[in-house]
Amino acid sequence: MRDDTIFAVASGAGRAAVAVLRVSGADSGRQLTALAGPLPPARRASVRRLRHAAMELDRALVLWLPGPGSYTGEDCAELHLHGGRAVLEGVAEALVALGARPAEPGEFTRRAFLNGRMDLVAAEAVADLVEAETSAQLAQALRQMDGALGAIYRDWAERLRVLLAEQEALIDFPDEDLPADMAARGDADMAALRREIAAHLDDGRRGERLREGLVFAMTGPPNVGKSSLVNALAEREVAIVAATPGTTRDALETRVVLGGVPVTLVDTAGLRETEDAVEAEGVRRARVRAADADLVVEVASADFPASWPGVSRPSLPPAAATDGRDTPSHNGGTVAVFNKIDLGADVPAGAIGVSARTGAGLDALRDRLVAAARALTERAGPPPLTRARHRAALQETESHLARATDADLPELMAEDLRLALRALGRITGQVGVEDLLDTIFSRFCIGK
Ligand SMILES: Nc1nc2c(ncn2[C@@H]2O[C@H](COP(=O)(O)OP(=O)(O)OP(=O)(O)O)[C@@H](O)[C@H]2O)c(=O)[nH]1
Ligand SMILES: [Mg+2]
Repeated sequence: MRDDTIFAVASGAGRAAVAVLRVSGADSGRQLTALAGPLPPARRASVRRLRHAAMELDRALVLWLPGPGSYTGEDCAELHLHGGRAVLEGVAEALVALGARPAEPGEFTRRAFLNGRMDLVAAEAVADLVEAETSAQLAQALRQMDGALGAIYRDWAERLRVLLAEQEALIDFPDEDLPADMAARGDADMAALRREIAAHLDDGRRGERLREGLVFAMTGPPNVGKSSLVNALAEREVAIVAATPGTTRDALETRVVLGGVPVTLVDTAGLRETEDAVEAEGVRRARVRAADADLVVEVASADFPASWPGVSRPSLPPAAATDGRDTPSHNGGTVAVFNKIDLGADVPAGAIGVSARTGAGLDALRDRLVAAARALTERAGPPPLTRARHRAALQETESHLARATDADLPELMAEDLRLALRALGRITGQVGVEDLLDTIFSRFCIGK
């Protein structure tokens, strides 16, 4: 499979002035010659007529990118074609006739990994870079692609290898003159390694949250203006607003960008006891969404009636006191918002006073949400953990290290260190990842 030559349009789908088609594989030089004539100088763009079976296909900019210095490490060619459908189909058919086949999603990057051009962490960053929607996501993906994150994992693996080698020396040469302090130093090194891994794991999921985006849920009693506020923050009419309490039933989602972080705002049904089965289901979903959210925006309003069935007038809590509440947020925290200040009531202490109607206070609310989005995702210092896959492998590493620390016999300690090293090596792809590759690369787009 790896010997065949693959191709894909690497530029976006749809009509465009120029489409970039990439070819990779041992046969790409011959195929490029067949289409465009003698190979141009390596890595220099030249304009060529492309022909196949006596048909002129396009006049295109062609590049010859011989391996191993190419993206995939194989011989590659790039054709900058006119972006029309007929051109693309013609060139694709010609390449198939010459023996190439269309690439699978992520297959170029997969080959780059298999040929040692990048480790798995960098390869995953390529996918993140393609998917990045915001500047903060872009910065994180670039840093990861540059190898900053992979370097941390490789450094840990290297230190583990040293610890393992020392253990094996103790096993193989118990009576030799090994340095007297070797065992003690090994223990100290292992403790330091465990501390670093634990600190990396205990990062509030900042990197993962930035990669995946945050979820902020609007909750509160009916009719306080939750939907109006979602519309105001999203700057479009996402949700229906009406004077009837119980208007919103389904949880409605809309994407906004706050401080460079993608945030899904969830508008939810007003919380109250109700006989209406549909509304009750909406209330149940509202509670679930609030419980899972990274941040809960609790809305109350100036005209909140004192005695609606099943609801009592809320006394707004200070933002931190969320424990044991109706809608706990185990992740982020709570922002208290008091809407309809245009009606003239006093804003309770700790709440942000706003009016969805006049726009008063909305800037302050937005600033507060931006600050929350940043606090949940930003981290000074070394690059953060970005994926659940890495987290799982590190947790496994850490649990093997814990067992190694407690091991009585050098043989047992060595075995636990070996298992720890294997778990760690799976992150960067240094060991045993064949079974993982399909999962990782199938999520890429075609042409990457
Ligand atoms: N005076 C005033 N009225 C508002 C304000 N914001 C919303 N309203 C009105 O309050 C009513 C309810 O607004 P919604 O946004 O539908 O409230 P909700 O919290 O989503 O209500 P449910 O979906 O029923 O839970 C509508 O008539 C809005 O026009 C405000 O700032 N000032
Ligand atoms: Mg609503």
